[in-house]
Amino acid sequence: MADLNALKEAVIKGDRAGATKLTKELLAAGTPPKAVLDEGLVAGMAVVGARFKKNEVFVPEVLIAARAMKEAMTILEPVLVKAGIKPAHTAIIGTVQGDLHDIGKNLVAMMWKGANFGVVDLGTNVSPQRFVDAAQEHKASIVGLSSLLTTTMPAMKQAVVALRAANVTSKILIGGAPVTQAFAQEIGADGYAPDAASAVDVAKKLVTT
Ligand code: B1M
Repeated sequence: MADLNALKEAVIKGDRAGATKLTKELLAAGTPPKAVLDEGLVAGMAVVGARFKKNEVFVPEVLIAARAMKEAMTILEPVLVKAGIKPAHTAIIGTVQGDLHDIGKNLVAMMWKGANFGVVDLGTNVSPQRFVDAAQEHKASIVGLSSLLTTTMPAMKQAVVALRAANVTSKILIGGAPVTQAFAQEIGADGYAPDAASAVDVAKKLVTT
């Protein structure tokens, strides 16, 4: 008999086929879809995030776990939609203008999805105005800015300035290899996260303050 713990373990192991099969079995057995999400898939990604933070697992393991969760979500998502269950918070994410690096940004997006945030990924080379437009259109709780180049850190500041000037109320979280907590304070961002797992913790804290 499928159980939620087995689903959690399948995500941790990155077992795509297992995660999909268990999701189907749990739903067929009448398990509430929200429990399948929270106690199975999200719980599994939370373990992977915590291990990633402690350097017990690395980027490939996170990507493999996220892929297992994504595949199981294709089964679960229509059921959640039918039941009217939506993520409580929407997050916008993108790499700032002039910057094409997206591996770290994608990891943050995956971890956010794993924590049940609705995520709108704007991709790379995102202008300040696109961040503003997307935050307003999606009524985002969080806007995440990623930068991997010292030369694009000023574009991060421009995005923050544009969001504030447009009176966007979303919390702004920044990250990326050259970025620091001090820089976040300097440009008026609400938070900084050094890695994708911390980005979940910081985003959760920001949406409740
Ligand atoms: Co580029 N590159 N690159 N590059 N590249 C770096 C960043 C660099 C450090 C390499 C070096 O010189 N040693 C250097 C930057 C130097 C600097 O500015 N100080 C550099 C350079 C100079 C360049 C070019 C200018 C090279 C050139 O053309 N002359 C050029 C710029 C292009 C552009 O963007 N306009 C360029 C191009 C490229 C590739 C296209 C070839 C490729 C990118 C492919 C892609 O992303 N699809 C690339 C790569 C792969 C790298 C390195 C090797 C790896 C980056 C990476 O993906 N790391 C990198 C050197 C290095 O880091 N060893 C380098 C893995 C990833 C998981 O880590 O992105 O740091 P990271 O993300 C972490 C955290 O930073 C954090 O969480 C993630 C996971 O824990 N994080 C966030 C990231 N975003 C966050 C957002 C958050 C919170 C946390 O909240 C919203």
